[in-house]
Amino acid sequence: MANSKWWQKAVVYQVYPKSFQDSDNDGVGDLNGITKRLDYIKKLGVDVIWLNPIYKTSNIDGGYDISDYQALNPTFGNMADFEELLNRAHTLGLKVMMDLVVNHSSFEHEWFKKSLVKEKDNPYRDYYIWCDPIEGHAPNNWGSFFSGPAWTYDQASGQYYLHLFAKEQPDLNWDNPNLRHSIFEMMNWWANKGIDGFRMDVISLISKPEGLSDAPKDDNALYGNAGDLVANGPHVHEYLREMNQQVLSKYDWITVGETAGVTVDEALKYANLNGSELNMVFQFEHMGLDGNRNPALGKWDDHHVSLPELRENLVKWQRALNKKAWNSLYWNNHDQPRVVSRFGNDAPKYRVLSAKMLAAVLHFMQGTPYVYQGEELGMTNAGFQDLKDYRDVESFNAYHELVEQTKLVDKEMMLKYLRARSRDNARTPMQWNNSSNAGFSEHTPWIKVNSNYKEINAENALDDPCSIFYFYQRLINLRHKLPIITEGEFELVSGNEKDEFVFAYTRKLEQQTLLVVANFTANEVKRNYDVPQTRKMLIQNYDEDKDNYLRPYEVKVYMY
Ligand code: TEU
Repeated sequence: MANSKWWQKAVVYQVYPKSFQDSDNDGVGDLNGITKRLDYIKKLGVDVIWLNPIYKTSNIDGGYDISDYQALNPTFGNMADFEELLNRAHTLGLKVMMDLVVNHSSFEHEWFKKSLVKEKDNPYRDYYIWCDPIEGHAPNNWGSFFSGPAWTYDQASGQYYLHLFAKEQPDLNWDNPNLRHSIFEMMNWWANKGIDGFRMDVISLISKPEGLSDAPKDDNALYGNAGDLVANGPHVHEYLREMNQQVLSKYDWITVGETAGVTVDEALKYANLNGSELNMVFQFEHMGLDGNRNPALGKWDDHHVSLPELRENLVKWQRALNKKAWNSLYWNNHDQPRVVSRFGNDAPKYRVLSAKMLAAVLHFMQGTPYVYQGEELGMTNAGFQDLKDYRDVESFNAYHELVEQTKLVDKEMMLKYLRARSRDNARTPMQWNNSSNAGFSEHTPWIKVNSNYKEINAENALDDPCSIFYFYQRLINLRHKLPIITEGEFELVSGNEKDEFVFAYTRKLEQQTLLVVANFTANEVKRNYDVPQTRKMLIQNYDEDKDNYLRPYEVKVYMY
């Protein structure tokens, strides 16, 4: 570990371009808006920016339906705008990671349009997954991750095509070497533009199981749940090693696989330290703990996870990847509700305290931390009361299926679930200041601004030395300064396994120890961790140390 790689010491800031900053006042964020705000991102101290998809798109799924991998979404800007953003970021010492969405394309992609023609010698037919009907029905019972069936029938050719997400997102056929070659070529083309890496969308799903057999189906559900069947398929590691040889190994990049359905054993392969596949993966287990109680409802729930469950999972990943692979650390992204509302407490009294507590717990673990835009301000869930305020295809489809089709959930309950879990919770505009539309745009934004923007915004945070923003800045500076945060051995404090209030862990490097103690509740609790008198307080979220007491959402980090 003594020679850690640059991306092991780095912190990544995620920008959702549609909601970050609108520079041309059309209500949608854009590249020039991001360029304008690079100084803000730099001030936070991060090393890398990850941009959600900015490519030409049919705009069904927030840009995750790409119709041309080598052209940009005109609403965001043109190639010159991108080059300006990249240059300016590089001048500031910030790297730029792009999103790679190659499990599927848009139905409007040239490849799919050509694929529609069913002729024996049409090379593009086989770029996608086409199957004959079985007894007049879809080839199997798979449901899409966005509700409804995972197969759509094409009248003209008499076959079905597979789409694990929306029907406008047909899955690409990675078993076809020509398709793989086209993708690697496209990645090298972006490399020549000077980008610094890729976040790879649902890369764990690219190799489909042979035989495409039915998936387990809950009695109340309309379709089979294909999740576990399609994740980590038979050739996924082979295809990633090929990608590594043909593209990744040529550049000093940061790469992170978004790996739905990844297990620890699979992560040891994807993110192995030999570097034959990817640098790291996003695992989802800690994001699934507060849902999936009812298989027919999947993620739709409003239940709170307990600290023992959450800790057990985080600790499992810290231990399992130690010295063998590399973790990514995240609480938030554009698909998840806001962490302060989810695992913390967004009531005015506790919002700042709990946001800082969660930040410290995450940033002192081993791995590369990711900060999602607005997390550094303690932005909260959207709180929409009305279905018409939502924009996300996943939310609409789920509402339609669960409230109208299967009637498994009533309307009010579903609105409650959406308030707790909808992806739109993370997609409301970035809150810059207290002017109209939170300084995001002078035009009505594409999605409503959170009504708390007058209080929670970047301008207020930058004016307040005790803000969540400066707390994140300090965490990031500490990581850059102290090798123990990157390299130290992770250990749970003994006896902490069952504690329902406090999470306590150490990091150790040579003679040095870091002790992180965090109260996840609004109760004051007494704990004695036997910290030597020679200790130093590295960071805390209350003004002074009350020794053996932990006040509501208190976090303290000692070094000795
Ligand atoms: O998300 C993949 C994924 O696993 C999602 O189904 C996730 O579980 C869900 O959004 C949580 O509710 C990626 C992207 O991050 C997401 O924005 C895209 O919609 C999806 O792939 C399809 O490209």
